[in-house]
Amino acid sequence: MSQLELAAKAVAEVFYKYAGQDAKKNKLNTTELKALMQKEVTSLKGADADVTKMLKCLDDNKDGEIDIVEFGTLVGILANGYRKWSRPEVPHKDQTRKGPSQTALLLLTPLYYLCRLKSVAAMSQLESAVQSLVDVFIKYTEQEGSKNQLSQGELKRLIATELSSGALGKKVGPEEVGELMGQLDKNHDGEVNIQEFCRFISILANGYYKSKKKGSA
Ligand SMILES: [Ca+2]
Ligand SMILES: [Ca+2]
Ligand SMILES: [Ca+2]
Repeated sequence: MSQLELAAKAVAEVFYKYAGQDAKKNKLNTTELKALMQKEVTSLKGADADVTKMLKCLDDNKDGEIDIVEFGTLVGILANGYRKWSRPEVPHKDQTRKGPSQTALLLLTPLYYLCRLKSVAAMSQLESAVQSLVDVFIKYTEQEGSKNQLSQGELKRLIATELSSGALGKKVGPEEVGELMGQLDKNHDGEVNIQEFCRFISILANGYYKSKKKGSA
């Protein structure tokens, strides 16, 4: 498995580990999300995240729970924080720890802790996965155009290189890259940013989980 596939696998494992604690095994309820945040975003310890509000922010389809694709948003927020931190030469205002709007701030609080993770010896499975995702993302974004985003060409190279041989890669052939780009590019700027990229990861993670389940059944 490539670094990217291992990260997607880890995202799936973490998600389903907590989502499976009640009868609805494919979704995180408030209690499950809280447990996940406490154990997997280790840098959050001591900070009092409002999980109910966080769930509302992530819950796109408003069913009161978080599915794996919605979970991708959270992974994206963590990844974005880590990316900014690991690439300090890219100008950003966050170092003041003030910038974002109130709603965003609520979600962003944990990432400021995550950003200091390199000094923390023990990363959780989720945090290691986030770090891997960012490493892979950066490897390709810096090839052309915006250094913070994937162009279609970069996305194509990333998929060809990182997903060509693994089980997940078969789901996304190079010919489907244009279509995929359209799906991922939520803000329609023609490129894929880290948050949009993490949505893709959660889709891969879901595919991994489903194929594994099929295999073991
Ligand atoms: Ca559940
Ligand atoms: Ca939902
Ligand atoms: Ca975009």
